Amino acid sequence: MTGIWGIVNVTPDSFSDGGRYVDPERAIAHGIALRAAGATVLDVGGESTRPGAERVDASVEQQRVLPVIEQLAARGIPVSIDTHNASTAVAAVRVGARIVNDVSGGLADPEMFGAIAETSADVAIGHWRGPSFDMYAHAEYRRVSREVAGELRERVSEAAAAGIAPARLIVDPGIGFAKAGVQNWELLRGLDDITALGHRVLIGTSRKRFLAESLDGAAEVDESRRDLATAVTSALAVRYGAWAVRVHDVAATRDALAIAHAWEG
Ligand code: PMM
Repeated sequence: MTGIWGIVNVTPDSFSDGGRYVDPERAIAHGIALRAAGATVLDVGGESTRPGAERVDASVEQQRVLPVIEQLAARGIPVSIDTHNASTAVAAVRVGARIVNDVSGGLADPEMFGAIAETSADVAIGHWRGPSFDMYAHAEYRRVSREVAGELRERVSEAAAAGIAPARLIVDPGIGFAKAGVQNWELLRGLDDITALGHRVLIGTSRKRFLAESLDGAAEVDESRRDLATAVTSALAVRYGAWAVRVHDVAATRDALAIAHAWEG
């Protein structure tokens, strides 16, 4: 079954929903609503990765996410923790997270893979070339999907060397992370290079700037239009081999996937 990861950002500053769910009760209620709408996993994050974002202290991050993860996991909902920090990953698994989603693929914190190896959690390894504040400085590629696949392969080897079994790995080409504008489309067009790695593939296009740019050539496109665009890219990503998609508007993507499945019979 196709996975739909519902995004629960417990942050004051995420680019699309910053501040809306920083109160734990609201974040929990939002997570429960996303689950009811069809999310297979709730991806809880306490640090924004939007372009230009500054790092937050791991203790602040944990204060934000741990109560939310604990409550959602206690309801039997599969939860992933969206973090760069090994200490946050371990604390989150301790309160019930089953997956660690590290957009930096273990590069931001050298302790990450070793720490995950000690747990039974799966890990989503993102393609990353540096922190959000200057990630576009690294957006240079000759063939983006090939280079991203090659760099992900190195991260996968590192995870395996740290003792994480290959079956626990998920790879994510990191749409928008050190990729500008059309590079994201080139990467999606070359998704075969990523699925050829042989791991489950997670794709996150939700509300990202490159979608808005393709609609109006401008970043000022409202949320509902970005959600519709996300539903389309998510259905296409699944058509081209993605195992799961990470989205804000779970209901729209659920419907898009249902229609795509109906087409395929
Ligand atoms: N994108 C964001 C945050 N976390 N995790 C994965 N695995 N893949 C992504 O593409 C990804 C992510 C940035 O989006 P947000 O600030 O709206 O959550």
